[in-house]
Amino acid sequence: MINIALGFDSNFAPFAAVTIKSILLHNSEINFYLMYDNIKKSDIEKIEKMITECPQKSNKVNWIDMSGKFNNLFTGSWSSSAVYFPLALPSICKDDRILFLDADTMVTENLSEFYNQDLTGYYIAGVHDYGMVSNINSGQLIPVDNDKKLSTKEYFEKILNWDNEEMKKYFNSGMLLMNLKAMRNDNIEEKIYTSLKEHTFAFPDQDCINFVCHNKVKILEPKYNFMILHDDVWNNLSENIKNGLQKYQNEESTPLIIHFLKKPWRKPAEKIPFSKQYNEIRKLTPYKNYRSKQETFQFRWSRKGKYLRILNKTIFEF
Ligand SMILES: [Mn+2]
Repeated sequence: MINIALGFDSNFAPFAAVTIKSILLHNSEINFYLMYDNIKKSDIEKIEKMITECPQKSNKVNWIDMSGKFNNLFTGSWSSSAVYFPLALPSICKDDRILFLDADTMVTENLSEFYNQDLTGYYIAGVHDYGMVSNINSGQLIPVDNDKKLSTKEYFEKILNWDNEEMKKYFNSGMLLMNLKAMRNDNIEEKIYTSLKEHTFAFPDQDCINFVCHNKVKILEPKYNFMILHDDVWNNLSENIKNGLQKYQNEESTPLIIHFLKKPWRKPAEKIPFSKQYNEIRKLTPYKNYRSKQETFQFRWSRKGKYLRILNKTIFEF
């Protein structure tokens, strides 16, 4: 059995369904932990049916109601508290390990070998957050408090107390292979909640895990959380990092897990690597007729882009 967790609400259900379908296409005997908040009964029914309609594959679903769980911990303008759900996995899943995936990811192959890799001595296996790691030397400012800004390097030094070597390990929390047993043994879940109360993190959901698990992180190759970055982040990457990522853009070395920071359903899809494959899988989900706001109508007239799109057709673009 492979345990896989996702967290989402009704707004994200159509995209979580793509992640789940992509897993189902290449795997069997998956035990899903679907953590939800603000979800419609019809979404639960649709997704449950999609997972269990192939009984010989022996997939299972556990629906975990997370309503209100993270409401008091944080104030702020988060679109959804679902970003915090993975923090609770050590107490939700009693097994030894679980794979957490953001609901904006796509799996392209069988996960068994990756899932069963050695995690001795580690709490988590994850992939660098290239954008942040690249910014260590670029002086890029990040907002910390309402009006306070720090460079990425200063942020790592002052808020996370890391030295130069430590900050190079900063990982992205959209894909986490978690050693739940080790995390439970060392009360990591509690330590993470405490860290959220005691620190003002810039990206709380990701920084708290980095802060607490930092010295026991297995850093993996980019193909296990291949992030499709926004253009400005990609352009700011150091040449070194860019070159390391380039090889995954072509067909021969498709990443195992693709993570769309740039969303195929929000941006002009034809410009996003792997969006064609993504949209093919989308057609296999119960949400095949669903269109996001941006896919229905998109107009932009600014320095960054000038275009009009209606029902996914480009009417004009300069
Ligand atoms: Mn994500």
